[in-house]
Amino acid sequence: MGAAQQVTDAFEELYGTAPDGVWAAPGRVNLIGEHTDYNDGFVMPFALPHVATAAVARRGDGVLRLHSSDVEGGVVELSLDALEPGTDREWTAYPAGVVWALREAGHPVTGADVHLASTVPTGAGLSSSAALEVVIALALNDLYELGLQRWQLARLCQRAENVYVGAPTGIMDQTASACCEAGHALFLDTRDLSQKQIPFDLAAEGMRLLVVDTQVKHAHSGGEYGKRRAGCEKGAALLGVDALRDIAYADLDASLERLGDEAEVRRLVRHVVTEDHRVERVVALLEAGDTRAIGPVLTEGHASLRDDFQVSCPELDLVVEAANAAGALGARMTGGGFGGSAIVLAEAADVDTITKAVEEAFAAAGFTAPRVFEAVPSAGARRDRG
Ligand code: GAF
Repeated sequence: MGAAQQVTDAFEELYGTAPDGVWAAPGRVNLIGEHTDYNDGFVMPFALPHVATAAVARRGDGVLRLHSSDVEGGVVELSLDALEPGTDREWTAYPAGVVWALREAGHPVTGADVHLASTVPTGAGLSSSAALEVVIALALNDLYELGLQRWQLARLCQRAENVYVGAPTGIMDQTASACCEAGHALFLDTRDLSQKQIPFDLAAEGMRLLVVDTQVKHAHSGGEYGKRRAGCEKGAALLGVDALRDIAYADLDASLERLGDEAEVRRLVRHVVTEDHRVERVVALLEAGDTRAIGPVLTEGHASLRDDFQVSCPELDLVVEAANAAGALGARMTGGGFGGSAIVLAEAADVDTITKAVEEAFAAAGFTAPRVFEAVPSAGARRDRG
């Protein structure tokens, strides 16, 4: 049975009526452009085939009922008037936060019954929370005929995450879930949200992209992500620019010199400015049809995240080291870091050797076995039924 039928059946069982429709929104992998999105910079994610699926029906009485087949417990019932940022520490904060953000922006949402099921691994740096947010935003946009565009939905979901959930994240994950297209990576300018879909069909060129979930769980509401963000903002202020995006790559050395003995800020600035430059290099290489040449740029990005931005961990470093030693074209951590997943670009013929090498390296280091799967650039959020 397909996911749409499953959530429809579960919805009917829970609520005693049919849903008005079924929607799906994917998790993402970020190919390159890490910790640049809250610096007005460039990112390049693509959507995973893993999705959050939601069966949803409108209500007119100011009540939001939420249920997930992935979480123990029954239906959670909330009053829309009582939704209050910072009060919910459970998974329900993501969908409830979206309803809160829509209403705060003046959209006439009067309630909903929701049943959710997700195949996006949680805590793996693959944007399971953005998928939850975007699937609800898209469903309510359709059901309440709000007429919002995808990028506007992404902004509202980011607001839900920043204010309602309390995680100071950028706009990448929500935009990826809302706007990606199958067979493409999304080149996104996070300053004005202008987008370009870049064809990214590795299979056609005899390559594969592996996701290695280290199983080290991470969270962005913890302090480290916020500290990096604050450090970047300090760097921009010291350099007299609105955001680190405004530091040209050619001016990097001079800018670092101006930061004097602010050693930590210097490292953060160097990562962000070189990372924006790496995104532009990857776009240029892909547009020139030189896909294999992006491998070393990915690995360079990992070194920068490990040494300058300091958001990697021993497990992520080991994936990159073992995969590259076994013949990968390149590898890097993906997402916010402090655990989560790495990506590995490889020739199709080398996938088994590389997977085995990574698994053996993890076993030798005494780490929990990683979960390895192939990532195919997939469709963004959509209505599946109804
Ligand atoms: C997390 C955040 F949610 C994104 O906004 C982004 O900053 C990313 O970490 C790092 O690139 O996924």
